[in-house]
Amino acid sequence: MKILVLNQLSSRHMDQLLRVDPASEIVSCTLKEAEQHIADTDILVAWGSTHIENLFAKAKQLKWIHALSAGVENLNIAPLIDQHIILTNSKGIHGIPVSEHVFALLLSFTRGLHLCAKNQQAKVWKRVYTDELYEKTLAIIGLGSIGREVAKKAKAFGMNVVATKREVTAEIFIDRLYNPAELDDMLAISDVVVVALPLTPETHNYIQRQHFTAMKKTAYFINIARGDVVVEADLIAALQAEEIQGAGLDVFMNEPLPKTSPLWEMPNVIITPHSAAMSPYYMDRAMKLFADNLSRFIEKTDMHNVIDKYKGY
Ligand code: OXD
Repeated sequence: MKILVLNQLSSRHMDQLLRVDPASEIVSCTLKEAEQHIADTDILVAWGSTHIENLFAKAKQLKWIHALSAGVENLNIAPLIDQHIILTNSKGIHGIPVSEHVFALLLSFTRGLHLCAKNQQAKVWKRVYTDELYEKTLAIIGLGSIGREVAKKAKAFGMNVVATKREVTAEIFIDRLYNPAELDDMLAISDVVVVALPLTPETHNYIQRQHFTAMKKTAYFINIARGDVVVEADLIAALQAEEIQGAGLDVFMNEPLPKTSPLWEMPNVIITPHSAAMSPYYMDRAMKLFADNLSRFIEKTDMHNVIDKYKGY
């Protein structure tokens, strides 16, 4: 079996995969180099942002595509959808770094760190506005594994936690679940709104101007999901009109965020370069998940994180 990984693999990770299937051939290379290996590849491992159209057209015996990321946006391409090729993702390994990132953004705002960092550069000793998270309400739009980890940490700060969810489930760290149809009601009572939705045809442009209008003027908006889940022009307009207090943004409609974007210069915006999930432990977790799925694939048993290609998640 040939496994083509479009990422650098350490010998440790290579060995981990060979322990599952000692007979397999594992090639780790760039997208460009992959052209010469794809024809007889059985399993393709790539980031969800990789454009695989050209590669896919040359694949003759592909059986499974695995995303190293949670997002599968550029892997779930039209020609793949009706074929018997499995698509899986790395959902479940992001909770720790992404939830820590959410609180880094949030605490920067409430403790004024983003302003203090600017003042420090200019050697200015000046107290800035500060606030507490304690007893504030944090809303999660998209309650998956990341949202649950955010909820757990919010509880440690003494926050009230609410979330939207289609099905009612027993949630340990959530004080109230709202039906997605009640989104505006949830936004109206929230001090912090965290978007953790996967990007699907259904969630594309999900958050619009009316939602910012429904939020408190003192609310902080945090997006660690995908830029396209939010109408970015509406977010910019809402920030300019001071309909919300600030936004912590890790993801954007276009990445890298173009230099012309007004978001760069807004004092009430903190920008990070799609780095919320980054961690020295990322590849260890990703390879553990993939190795486990590889043995399930070989044994033909139920695999983890199989994407419904029609739904996109
Ligand atoms: C992911 C991400 O999809 O980090 O994994 O954005």
